[in-house]
Amino acid sequence: SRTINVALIGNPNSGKTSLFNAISGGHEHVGNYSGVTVDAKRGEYRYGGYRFVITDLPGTYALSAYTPEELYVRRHLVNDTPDVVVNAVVASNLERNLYLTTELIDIDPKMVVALNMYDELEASGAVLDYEHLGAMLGVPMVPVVAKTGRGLEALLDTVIAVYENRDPRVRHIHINNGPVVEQALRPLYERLRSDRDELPKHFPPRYFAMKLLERDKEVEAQLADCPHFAEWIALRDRAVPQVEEELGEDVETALANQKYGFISGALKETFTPGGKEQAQTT
Ligand code: GDP
Ligand code: MG
Ligand code: K
Repeated sequence: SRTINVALIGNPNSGKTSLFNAISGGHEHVGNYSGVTVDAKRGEYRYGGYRFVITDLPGTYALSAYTPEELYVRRHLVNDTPDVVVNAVVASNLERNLYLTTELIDIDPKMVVALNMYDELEASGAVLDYEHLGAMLGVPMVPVVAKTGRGLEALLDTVIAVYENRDPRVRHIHINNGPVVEQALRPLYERLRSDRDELPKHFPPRYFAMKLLERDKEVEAQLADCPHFAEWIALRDRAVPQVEEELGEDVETALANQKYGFISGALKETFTPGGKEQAQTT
């Protein structure tokens, strides 16, 4: 049968391994693979006419290249090109967990958000309009409780629909970086768009423009052999001082702050905190 390669990505303790076990546990062999300093597991499950090959990736808060985990997850996205990313988030801690989601949105893989530990969100008395939140992010969101298996069929059905390009909730959004960064970014972004045949196919030109602006060494190495690389770097070196002078902070900080602002705005419209103490604060 047809195969869907699924990458499980999320913060540490977001329930990735619980999800992994709930989906694939006991059904097929599970073994470590290629992890030297970090641990990733791969398992299989048949459902809905598909063979799911699921990779449980190390937990990470971001996709910069600062920790072995971040680097590992990023390289998995680049080299293994999963068909669908399942982003596990803690439903009761979205303010922090959605940061990684916004970084994934920049890369624009086929993606589903698993709103895990939904039982805890409900127990806290909080209310989340996840359809509205998903619409704002352009990513389908499915409430799940990995511990009990609740919502897993809906999650897999959504993975299939997204894989088959027939989930109407999927939309590629650009998170606005604010006027100063957007203006500085434009010449590089336009240039990368016209040189897009030189770029790796799976990631959008805007992602590369933002990463070059951030002086991301991993992406620089990834693009170094492109025929027009030197010109891109020249454009970047013209843009960066503009941003840093006007904002008084480095580009990376500026981009991160815009993402947090976007998340905070989206949650104001969709999330009502509960009055009760939360059982867990992951
Ligand atoms: P990982 O670090 O992302 O692989 O997270 P784990 O799967 O190890 O889960 C972290 C903790 O959250 C464990 O103690 C799990 O038992 C717990 N957990 C996972 N899923 C759920 C859930 O849906 N509801 C609740 N209440 N706890 C969960
Ligand atoms: Mg784990
Ligand atoms: K999307």
